[in-house]
Amino acid sequence: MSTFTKDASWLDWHPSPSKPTFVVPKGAVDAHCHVFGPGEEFPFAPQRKYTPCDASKQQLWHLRDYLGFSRNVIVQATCHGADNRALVDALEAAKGLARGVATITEDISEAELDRLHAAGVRGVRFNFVKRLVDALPFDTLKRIADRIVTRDWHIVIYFESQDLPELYDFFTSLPTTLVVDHMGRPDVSKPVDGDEFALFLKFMTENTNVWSKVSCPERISIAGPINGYQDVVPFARKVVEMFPDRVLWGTDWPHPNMKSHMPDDGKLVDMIPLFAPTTELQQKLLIDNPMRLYWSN
Ligand code: 0GY
Repeated sequence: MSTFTKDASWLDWHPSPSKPTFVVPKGAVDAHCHVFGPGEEFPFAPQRKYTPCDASKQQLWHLRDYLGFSRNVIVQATCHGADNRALVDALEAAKGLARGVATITEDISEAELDRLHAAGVRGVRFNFVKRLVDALPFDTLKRIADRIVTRDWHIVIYFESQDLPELYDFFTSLPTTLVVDHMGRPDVSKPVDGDEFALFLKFMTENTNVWSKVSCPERISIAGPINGYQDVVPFARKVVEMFPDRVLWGTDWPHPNMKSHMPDDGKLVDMIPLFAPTTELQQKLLIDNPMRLYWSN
């Protein structure tokens, strides 16, 4: 019996995803996924905004192998706050096959940063999605950025497209590589060549330190799974084709806070060739880019 009771509306991760038709290249990296607990071993944070089901490291390795991936980048989920124990445990158990993105506070010691680095952490996440966190003030985040820049870590930024205008100047003031979660969650009811997405593309064009994950069609799509999330394809494809050396792909397993449905992870993998239509683009997206960002230091 777990110490925690998941939220009443919580959807559990898919228990039996389909086998993807697309065969991922050997050495591919799932560059956005999470572990949740297990809550009994790694308690969820008191200030969390949701209580999930458990999603353990062993279950993540099982999915990795089943989908044909070789490595994972595990992103600290907001339900664990700045307590990175579950993340570190998973990274240490992965024996070099996983890297991590942590959540830290500005009072973290250098010794703890050393420990996170040794475990495999190579970045920190700044989250601006209001339903997930109470975002820290810019000056605090700036001090955190200054702490990690010397380690050659990067910052993962998570925000929704309507908030980019007010965050833009802060983002461009940051000193590290920036990795945007889920293309900044575009509103796909608007045109791919419209003003809102143009701002995101300008952000990437004018700032060569900015990368993007072309992930989470299941969250971004308005048409939904019946339609195979097709409305997201032009957005992801545009980002991959414009910035082939600065894109990453991830499952987002175990898909926190999905309310409408739980995606089939195999079907998400089958979208990769729609986002990256050539073997050259797939090699960059799935291997070269994540290996450069996460496994070169
Ligand atoms: C994601 C998206 C979400 C949640 C989290 O850390 C989290 O809680 O990342 C979300 O609810 O949109 O990237 O997994």
